[in-house]
Amino acid sequence: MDSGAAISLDPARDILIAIDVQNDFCPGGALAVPDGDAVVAPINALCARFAHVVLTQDWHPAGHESFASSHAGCAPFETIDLPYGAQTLWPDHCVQGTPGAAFHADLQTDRAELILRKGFRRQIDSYSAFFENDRETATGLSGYLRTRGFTRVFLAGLATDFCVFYSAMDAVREGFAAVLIEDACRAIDLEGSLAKARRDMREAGVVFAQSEQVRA
Ligand code: VGL
Ligand code: ZN
Repeated sequence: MDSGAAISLDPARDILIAIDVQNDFCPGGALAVPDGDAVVAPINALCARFAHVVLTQDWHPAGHESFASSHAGCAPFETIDLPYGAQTLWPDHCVQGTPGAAFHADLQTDRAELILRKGFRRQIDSYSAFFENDRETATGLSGYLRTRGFTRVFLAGLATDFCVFYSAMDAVREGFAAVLIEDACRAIDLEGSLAKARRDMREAGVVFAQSEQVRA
């Protein structure tokens, strides 16, 4: 499928998961992903082709442990050890109820059947839509998808090398086929994180595709 062959959607089994298309990850936001708002148009176009759509929203309480501001002497983008392991520290972002946590104004949200919020526990970050960063606290998404009979997830959104990456890896770990829609994602790319994410996803069996290949 990397060759550009069409991917036909099965409305009963395929679902689009658009990750964290929120103001804080777009230009002008607190944790702006370069060109982050460029994902909106392809995601909206994809939305129209999928029978089922889930959106996720990074949704942190003020004072969240992933914020550099919660750790004296620490700066954003440093890594520290938390009880569950290494954690990159971020600028304060996606604080519950703030404009930065809202979806990009142009994102088509009407057809979303589920809006999954994550990262709401103060002590644990959650990059993945499936498991928090302790790698064992479940968000419930696996159960939701399985109960509804979905077997393949198509992933888009922000950021390719963090929340999209962890979601794709966990999707595979949970037994779903996973397709990363490359032109509908943008990366943060901290110290080679994008290259590593791409390598790990490829090895795990995540399929890389362009949105134009996806056919209703
Ligand atoms: C994300 C860093 C912190 C993401 C969320 O959506 O990729 N990255 N919180
Ligand atoms: Zn976050």
